[in-house]
Amino acid sequence: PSEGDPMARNKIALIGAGHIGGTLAHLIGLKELGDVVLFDVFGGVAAGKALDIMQSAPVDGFDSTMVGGSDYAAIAGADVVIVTAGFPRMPGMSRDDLVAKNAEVIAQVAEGIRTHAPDAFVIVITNPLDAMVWVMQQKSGLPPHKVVGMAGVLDSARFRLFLAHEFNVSVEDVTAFVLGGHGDTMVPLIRYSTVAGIPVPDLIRMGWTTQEKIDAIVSRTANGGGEIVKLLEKGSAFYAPAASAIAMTESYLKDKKRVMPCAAHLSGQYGIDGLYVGVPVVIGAGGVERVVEISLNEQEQAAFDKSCDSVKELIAASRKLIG
Ligand code: TXD
Repeated sequence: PSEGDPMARNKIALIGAGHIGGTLAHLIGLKELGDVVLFDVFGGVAAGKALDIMQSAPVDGFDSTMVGGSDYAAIAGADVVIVTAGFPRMPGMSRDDLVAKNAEVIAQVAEGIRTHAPDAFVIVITNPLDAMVWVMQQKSGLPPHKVVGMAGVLDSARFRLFLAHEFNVSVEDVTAFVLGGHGDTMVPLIRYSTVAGIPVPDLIRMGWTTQEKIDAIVSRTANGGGEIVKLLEKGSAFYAPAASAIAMTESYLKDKKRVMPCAAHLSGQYGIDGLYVGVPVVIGAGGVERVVEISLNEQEQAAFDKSCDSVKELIAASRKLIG
């Protein structure tokens, strides 16, 4: 691109300038992924965070432009839109309690994206995740492979961290998979989780750990969000969720074709049609380029089906709310 070309850098729009939105903007600057537009109903908060982060640019050495406000026109031409707008979970509240509040917010945001950035790759983070990403696709009318939800990367990062600690090995050498909805019914898959390629069941046989310890890690993973909500007392996790969405953004912008668990639109895969649920997908320049259909044993399939049932209920509730 020529000097002064406004398209020289990617443009990333962040809808919601709260805890995750601000962290996303900071990471985008540090990783030099592009220019940032922060949008929030509180335009001053969005503008203030954008200016604050941009003032760190001379120190950290990046040249992204960051602006913030409450005018959807500013997101025009965005390559990626990451949506965190909505209300976070408070102590004692389930993700599902959020459905009524956030379906309406997402419907509004979808309208803004449909009007100003219909070619963007859209990553939804707002809870309850699987239902909100469905609302986004319905209301924006964007193709399903361009609308995806972030949850699995975060859930599997938590799983990986706990496994790495249990085995006393680097987090880099632990891979893990979490399937299903982002909620208490998520399905961490032990068989597909490895240390440098060695499946966890083999590690149990090798005496590196016990089934009981793995079961405890699985349940800690499934309750990973709640553990943080309880500690923070006000709001929910934001550093790891932001890092996770950035990994998805990078795979799209750089056409890395990474295989990541995301809430993706299923049209027959895993026996599910028309739902968004967490499955491994390939993310590249084409958006969700492929849904990876791994074979599940009876027990895993049953857990996955149960998780899909709870997603179905949330989507049915959302359908009523958004008409
Ligand atoms: O794995 C996952 N998907 C998640 C999801 C992990 C952690 C948190 N997850 C959910 O992300 C959480 O339950 C929330 O629904 C979202 C955003 O979390 P965050 O911690 O960033 O919430 P904040 O700090 O409350 O920020 C939300 C912002 C806030 O600034 C509001 O003013 C704004 O959203 N907001 C809006 N912006 C634009 N348009 C509308 N309508 C709107 N309503 C609120």
